[in-house]
Amino acid sequence: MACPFAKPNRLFEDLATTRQQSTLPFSKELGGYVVSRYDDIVSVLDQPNIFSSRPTVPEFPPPVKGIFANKVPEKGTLLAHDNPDHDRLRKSVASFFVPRRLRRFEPLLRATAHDLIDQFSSKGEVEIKEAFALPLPLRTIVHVAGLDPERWQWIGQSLALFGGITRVDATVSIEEKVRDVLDLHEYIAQVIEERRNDRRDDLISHIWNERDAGNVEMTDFEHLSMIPGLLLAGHETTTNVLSMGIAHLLHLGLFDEVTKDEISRAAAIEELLRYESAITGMPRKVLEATSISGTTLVPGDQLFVAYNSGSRDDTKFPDPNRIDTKRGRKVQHLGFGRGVHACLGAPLARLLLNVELAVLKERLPNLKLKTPYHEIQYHRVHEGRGVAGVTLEWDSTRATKASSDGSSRSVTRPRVPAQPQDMDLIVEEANLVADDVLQFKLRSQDGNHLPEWAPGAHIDVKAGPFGYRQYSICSDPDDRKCLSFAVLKETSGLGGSKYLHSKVRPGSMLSIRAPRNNFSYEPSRKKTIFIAGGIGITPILPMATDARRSGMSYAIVYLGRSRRNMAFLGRLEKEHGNHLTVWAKDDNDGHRYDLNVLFADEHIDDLRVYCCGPEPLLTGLQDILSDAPPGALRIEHFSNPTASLNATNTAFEVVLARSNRTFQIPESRSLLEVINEAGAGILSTCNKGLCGTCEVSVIDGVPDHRDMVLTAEEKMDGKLIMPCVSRCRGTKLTLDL
Ligand code: FMN
Repeated sequence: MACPFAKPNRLFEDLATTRQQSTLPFSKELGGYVVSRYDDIVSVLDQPNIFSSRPTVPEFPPPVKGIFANKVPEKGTLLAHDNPDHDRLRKSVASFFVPRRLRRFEPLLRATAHDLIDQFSSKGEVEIKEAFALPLPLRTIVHVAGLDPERWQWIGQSLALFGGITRVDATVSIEEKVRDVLDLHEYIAQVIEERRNDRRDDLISHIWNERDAGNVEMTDFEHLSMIPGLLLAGHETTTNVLSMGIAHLLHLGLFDEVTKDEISRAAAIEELLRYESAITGMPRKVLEATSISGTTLVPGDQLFVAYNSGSRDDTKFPDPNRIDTKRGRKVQHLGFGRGVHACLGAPLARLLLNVELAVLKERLPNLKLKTPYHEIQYHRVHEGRGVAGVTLEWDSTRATKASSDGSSRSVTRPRVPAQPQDMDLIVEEANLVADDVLQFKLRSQDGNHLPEWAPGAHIDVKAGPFGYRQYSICSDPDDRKCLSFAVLKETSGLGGSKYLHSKVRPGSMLSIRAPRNNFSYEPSRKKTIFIAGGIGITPILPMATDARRSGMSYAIVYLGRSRRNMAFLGRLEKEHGNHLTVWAKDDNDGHRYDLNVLFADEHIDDLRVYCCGPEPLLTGLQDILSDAPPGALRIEHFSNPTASLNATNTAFEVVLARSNRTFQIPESRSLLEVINEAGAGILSTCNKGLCGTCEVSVIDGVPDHRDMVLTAEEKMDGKLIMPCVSRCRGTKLTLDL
């Protein structure tokens, strides 16, 4: 096939012909087999272990390679990384780009948009790419990254040279490019160093926070590598989508209709991304023998995966060459790619495009295309295309001044405190309190009081090279000079608990972080029932001590496999006498305790129930107390719900509360697939729980979180879910849809 970049104005006609071919055509210009049908593209993008992204960013040419070594990262931000590095590094930025969290930048975007329009609104015409569509995203991404917004032009020029380092460019000498690229990287490295101890609300600080929290292991050079590629990707695509998109909307007479409100703008943006995303496609390299659409592929084969063609595949999008802003989202377009490499900045791009359309509409009355539509020229931009320029005109006599929400021009970057520092405490005692359960008692080095905590709280304890693990505080709540926690050795765990068992002794120092509480307890006049399964007794211990001291009505039900495994039995029996029921399975012919019996004569409205233990106990209790009023049943999960995207699926039921419709989610399908098929219209990008685009509010039921985006607290809270990967821990989930 002809290279779509050779004649960028003919891009879609050329790619359409390849979709008709029975096997994958080979293109010398595109460097490999061209994958252009929607289903084939999805299949490649969903198998990153077979199709490597390494060729996405070309290697530096030999004279530059040596100069750049250890100063300029070679694989782009994440683009050319395969796993395990890709997922590890992406984790450091994934939670920053969640749509809900990016909303805080909206005032900044609006203020910058108004600033730019102020400079040309009285003129009546402007070339929109140069004056608006390029500077707005660039200034935004510079600010969001944490760099000096005043230096945006220099950063933009250096990035353009960086992007062009592998290409011949007669106007700039290679020495000049190299110098500028090195200066840019040195500057970014310097800002990263400054943020080490002076955190702000920006991406560079966010990565530091993730590193400090033990959520990601990365080197300082990898930290640097996250920024330049993101700056590049973060402005070029948005620039081109807006410049091309506005031309289409004005030409078709759709501009006024689609800019009338946020929802219409959002729908139009998705359709523009489908119709003509700025990224034409990306290369991949085959790692394992496989076949696609009848073409046998062997390791080493190269592919060009034509996203733009997939988004115009008529088997998925009826009448694909027509812009239809009411098309809906039954099938996800490929404008931002898909899978682990889906565009990280997609939520920011969406927000930017929405604000841009809104402010243009607000400020420039009677907006029209001045460049004749059919004369708009396209040129190649990296792996995509963009317009060379588009001139717009409007009625300047009616052009409005900046609105009040845009007038707060100087948006300052708030200071945010660094993550709490670790505290080093001495291990005073380490005692075996049941088979495989070791209790540690900690004191401060100077004998001073330890941080405040309340029953239900846990601390993060550093388990040497395994990083932090959470442990519930099980000390006496009135003893402020000792913090104690108990660890069950998980022989098939990830190593943290085994490390604490084998390496930590009285006299050792342990790093911990200040207590946090997701399982808050309040004394109540209502009868309080504490239910613990196995090691889940730890947060219950201080709660029960407090309940006894405050003289309230309470009962403890402690369940376990065998008394030998059940920690603190002696202490509980002594402290709580007949408030305590102990049920060891091996004392009861292997039978489980029947929770139904416990609640047979009780009414949940008159109770407070706290439960911690293994997942089947928690879900079983939730089923029994499914009509519990808010706050009556509180539970704490110990297992790591983010565990694995490959966890065994079970079927469940989802209720869409607003339309009161119920759907079955079989084991083989994702929640997102099923609800979108039913018309929920949830936007998604990566489908791997990485980008946060598809976030939905949960009204009832316990999500089985498998994403990398929600914080541990948000996951425990259970009010949000990423339906592309996450499922349900019980049998039913009710969503706010
Ligand atoms: N595990 C315990 O053995 N005792 C505890 O008190 C305890 N408390 C926890 C509290 C919270 C809030 C959470 C999320 C987990 C808790 N865990 C507790 C589980 C540990 O954090 C950890 O997952 C477990 O020791 C297994 O680690 P490993 O797989 O690295 O061995």
